[in-house]
Amino acid sequence: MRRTTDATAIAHPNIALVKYWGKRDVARNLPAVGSISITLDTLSTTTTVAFDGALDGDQFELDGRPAPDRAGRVVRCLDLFRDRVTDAGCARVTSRNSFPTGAGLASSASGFAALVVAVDHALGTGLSRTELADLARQCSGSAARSLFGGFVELGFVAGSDRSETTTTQLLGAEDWPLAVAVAIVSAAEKPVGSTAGMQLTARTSPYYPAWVAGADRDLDDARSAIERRDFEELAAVAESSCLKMHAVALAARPGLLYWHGATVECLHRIRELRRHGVPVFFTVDAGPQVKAVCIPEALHRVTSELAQVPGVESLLCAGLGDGARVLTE
Ligand code: 2P0
Repeated sequence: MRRTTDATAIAHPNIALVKYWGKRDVARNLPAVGSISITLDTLSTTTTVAFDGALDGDQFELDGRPAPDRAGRVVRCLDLFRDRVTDAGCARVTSRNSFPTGAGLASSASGFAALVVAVDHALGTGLSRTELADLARQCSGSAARSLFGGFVELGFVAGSDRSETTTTQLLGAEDWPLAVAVAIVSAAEKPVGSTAGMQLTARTSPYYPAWVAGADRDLDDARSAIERRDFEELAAVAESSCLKMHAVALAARPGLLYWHGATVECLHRIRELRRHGVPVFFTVDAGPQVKAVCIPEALHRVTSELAQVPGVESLLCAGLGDGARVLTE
């Protein structure tokens, strides 16, 4: 196969509506539960990978600076490809996020999705989207979902005893256009990352078995709501999944409290808007930011309400976007 040796790819973060929290197998990075997400359009990670025979080690640069603390996971991702292409050599990886890194905005999702697409193109491995999603999942669970646009499910291969995952698109971005307002409450990096938080939760939270046991029902309900474009039903299951994820994490020892005061205020504001007939619901990931998902016609109203919440520093807006893709030939 032809090798271009370098390639650039772009990927967008995704926001889980049914949350992934917990690992079934840490070494293989197998999630304990399936998840369903929406891929965003305006936020992005752009990654260039260049294989270079002159390098004696991989190099990773994020947002214009060497990022040695994050390089380990990047090297492991490159190694997944070098297992297949044994003479690939070392690479220089340059990545740029259009949004704050590590602050609950899914930068690892867009980051590893862009990386696997860029590496696949540079090395000419020609893997399918599903295979690329599986490699991305091994690097960061949520990254598998950013390989696809629109509504995406990361689930288990039937009959695999949950030891193999598969990522599928449920609906394209244009099939049910939704909009998302992200209320930035703090752009600081979160004190406990998702991976450590999940492991602490699994080890110490008394609610963990109930969280895992309830996930399939949420996935069924969300899938059905998405198929029927039933906003109310999707709102109910997404808010429930989010609150359950935070409840199980709060019950860990020491408890994981990702929310700030303004986070909670935003949740109240969003519920109040819905009570007044505005089609909007919330979700919150492993950070203080609040994501308000709404129909596009309601976006202006939602952002102007959230902008008034004391402690909201800024707002980002997005629609639904496409999966990770190569930018240059
Ligand atoms: C999600 N999160 O479904 C959930 C909700 C955060 C809260 O997936 O350990 O960075 O790298 O597999 O993908 C963030 O987890 O975790 C995440 P790893 P990842 O979006």
